[in-house]
Amino acid sequence: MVRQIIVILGDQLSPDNPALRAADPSQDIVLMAEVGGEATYVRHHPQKITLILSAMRHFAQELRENGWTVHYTTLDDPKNHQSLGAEIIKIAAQHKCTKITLTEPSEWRVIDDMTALPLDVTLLPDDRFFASHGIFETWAEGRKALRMEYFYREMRKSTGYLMEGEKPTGGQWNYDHDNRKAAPKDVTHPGPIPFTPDEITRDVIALVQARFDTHFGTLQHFEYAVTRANALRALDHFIAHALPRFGDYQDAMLRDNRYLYHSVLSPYINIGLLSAKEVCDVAEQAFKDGHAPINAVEGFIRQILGWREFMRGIYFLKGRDYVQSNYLEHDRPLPDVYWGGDSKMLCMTKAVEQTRETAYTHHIQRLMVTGNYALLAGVDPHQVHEWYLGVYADAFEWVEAPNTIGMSQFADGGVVGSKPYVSSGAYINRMSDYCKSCAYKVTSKKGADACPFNLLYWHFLMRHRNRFANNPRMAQMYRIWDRMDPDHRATVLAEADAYLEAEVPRTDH
Ligand code: FAD
Ligand code: DLZ
Ligand code: SF4
Repeated sequence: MVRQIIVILGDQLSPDNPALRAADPSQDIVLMAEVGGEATYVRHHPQKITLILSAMRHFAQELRENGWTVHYTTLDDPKNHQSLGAEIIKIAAQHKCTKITLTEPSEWRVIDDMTALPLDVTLLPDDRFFASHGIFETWAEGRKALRMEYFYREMRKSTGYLMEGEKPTGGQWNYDHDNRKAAPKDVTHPGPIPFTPDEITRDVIALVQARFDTHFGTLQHFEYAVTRANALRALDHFIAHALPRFGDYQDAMLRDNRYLYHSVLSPYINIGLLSAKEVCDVAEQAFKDGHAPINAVEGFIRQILGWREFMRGIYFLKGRDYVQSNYLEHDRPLPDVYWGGDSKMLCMTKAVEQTRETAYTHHIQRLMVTGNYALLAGVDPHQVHEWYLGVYADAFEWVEAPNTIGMSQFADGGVVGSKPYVSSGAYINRMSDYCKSCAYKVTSKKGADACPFNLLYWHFLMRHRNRFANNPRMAQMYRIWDRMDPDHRATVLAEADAYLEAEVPRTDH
């Protein structure tokens, strides 16, 4: 007689999953299900599907080795109902067991599906984060603006990371001003360890290739870790080889180096193979051991303890409708360049090519290349959101949506950021080596060879003058525009209009 069914979802593969802690292997069974519905509600990248399904299979194997009874539905099981809810109902009926326990799903859609099941469902708080919903709500209550930096300071105090008593180590909370160096000529870090697929992963690759071959993305070089043991090797490798220079080159981009000093740990943290705490612990230890400087370690810990936790807090605080936000009323469809269509913009084609081949780009490519372009061009933020949610191996709505809808597209009207992240080509040129081999000229402000970011930047600012002219962090750009020659301004706006009509046309045209 089964006492309860413990459901483990594909992004809950943590050995300390709260639902496992609440269970007893002698009375309870674990249910894991590979379902087509989770791969297609947005069309996920084949590498992301492979990562999750292979990690699920390895995790199930480890649970069995540790004495658990696991019911595991494979994607190609002919009796698979291909949805999480239907599989749970089926297995519950088979075992005549109505009690279902799982860790709270990370996404509103799945929370709603689980709580609507005609079963006795218990959702346990997901304590794999530093801040519970309650902690974030209490922090947010009564504040006019929610700013990551202030939340982060509270998290530093409550966790004690990089603290000396009440004071931040080194005297500063944030060392970002040291972290904006342009890319170095020779990058000393070889990038993440490329893991060779084992038999389980090879089976999953074949399955995914056969079923999802119409999804954007290739599976030729699948190199992600799919076990906790290998994810820990990836963590050690990052700490040893990349962390010391992580801060310095955090914002840099190179056309022939996809990773620079970034960790590529987000997929593992987000699906549970690594815990956020253990990652921060080893980074802090590297500082204490004198292996990595404060600007690197503080910068790295801030991404996880600050940004990652803040984004989750915003997602749950703002509720189900957050992903529909469209403050700037942008309505153009996502252009073909995002799906690999021809474009003369080297920065865009390189970011999309890398996305297609690895399901990964680093933060500045996401924010200042693909995100910046969509925002300047006025693309419907929901389409941008669905693109990011589908194409990146680390994309789960709780973290992807606040980054896309909020930080990148300013569609939430300033909940996540105090101003839109927009730039002309000059920023991309300063932080990368793309522009020198691009068909467009980054120094051209108008004319046939003008970098599209240059035209669209001013078009964006003028489209939204009423919204941003009084923003103290943007007023200076409006003053610069107003001092420009009127003929020049008219040409820039006319060329931007023509560019948008040609490259990002509205569907009703
Ligand atoms: P590193 O640069 O090595 O950073 C270390 C860790 O910090 C990451 O592994 C990640 O866990 C965390 N982190 C860094 N920045 C952020 C951030 N802004 N928000 C939350 N955590 C952060 N991150 C996701 O995990 N999933 C997403 O779906 C996602 N979508 C994004 C969409 C857009 C438009 C933008 C601008 C950013 C998005 N990010 C997302 C944040 C960030 O780009 C990725 O976390 C980062 O690129 C992952 O690569 P990395 O592990 O090499 O990160
Ligand atoms: C993303 C994903 C995919 C592609 N496939 C599965 C799956 O087959 N089974 C599963 O349990 N989870 C999968 N996931 C992760 C879920 O979509 C994830 O748990 C939700 O997005 C978070 O609530
Ligand atoms: Fe991108 Fe413009 Fe530079 Fe070309 S010139 S790589 S489009 S920023």
